[in-house]
Amino acid sequence: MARFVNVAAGQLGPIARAETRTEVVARLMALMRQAKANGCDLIVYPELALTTFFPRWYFEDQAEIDGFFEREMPGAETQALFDLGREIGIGFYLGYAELTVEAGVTRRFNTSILVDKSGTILSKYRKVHLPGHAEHEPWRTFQHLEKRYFEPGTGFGVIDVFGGTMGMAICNDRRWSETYRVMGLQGVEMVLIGYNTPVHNPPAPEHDDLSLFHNHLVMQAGAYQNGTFVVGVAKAGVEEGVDHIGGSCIIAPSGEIMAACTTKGDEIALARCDLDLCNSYKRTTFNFDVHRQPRAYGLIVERRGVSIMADGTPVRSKR
Ligand code: CDT
Repeated sequence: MARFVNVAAGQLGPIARAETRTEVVARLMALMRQAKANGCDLIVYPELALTTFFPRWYFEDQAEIDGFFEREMPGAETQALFDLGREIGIGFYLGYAELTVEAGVTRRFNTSILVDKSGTILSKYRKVHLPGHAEHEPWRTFQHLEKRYFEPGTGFGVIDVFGGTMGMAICNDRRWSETYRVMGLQGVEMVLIGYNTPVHNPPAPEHDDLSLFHNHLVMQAGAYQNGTFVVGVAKAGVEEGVDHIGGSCIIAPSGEIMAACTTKGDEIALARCDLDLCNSYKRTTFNFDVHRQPRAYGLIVERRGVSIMADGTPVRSKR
């Protein structure tokens, strides 16, 4: 019997700094209702979907920073989203800034959760690849201080839910082939990814015109090379003066885009995903058991970057 997951990419337009959680949750709920009216099992929201993308600012006051974080999930303002999901019977992926106190130590993560149709949090993921910088860099037209405000997560798990094997990643993770492969090696069939991507990249403005191309390039490659669906969802548009790409889409294991948003505002894109389509790739071209050669890949985990010798040349592998 075919295993279908009807999925919605629940793209958001900009969230103003002054917008309250309650106002944002109302927008998320409107998208959720549309998704359900179109027969969806699951809606995927963006990264940090409850507030404006605050790492664009340098803050000195920790209390001000912590105002962007959630101490509870669900909390007072987000409970309504969980209640609606349970009432109408739809699951969701939600990105948010997580503040947690563990053994008396306050920790902050860029987090996503996967919630089932009964409103139960089944899985939590903490962003591994935190882009940007840790110190204030006033030369930039805007900051990208994820390395200052969050600590990195430690891994990519998968979970069996919605009739298939699902995984999560967040924004910059989608640019790294390791993200997909670690989940691919666990049999992932659908990778859910929320993102906030400014069009302008201050250290590399020559990439600006390619930002949408790169967005699709990495997710389509990740899908094909691992025989998995990928759902990528933006917070898009001009937010507090910074323009962000849209390009939210649902990608098949063939690497083809099945559905895509066409605006930079609140919008859903829908696809009916037959998870058994993954098998065509997982059992042939990308049958890992038959074709992978892990002995040749040692450097991937032995090294972080290109090691340079005293004479300036890169250390080469002898294998
Ligand atoms: N939120 C996030 O991770 N944004 C980064 C911007 C990096 S600029 C290339 C991203 O990878 O989209």
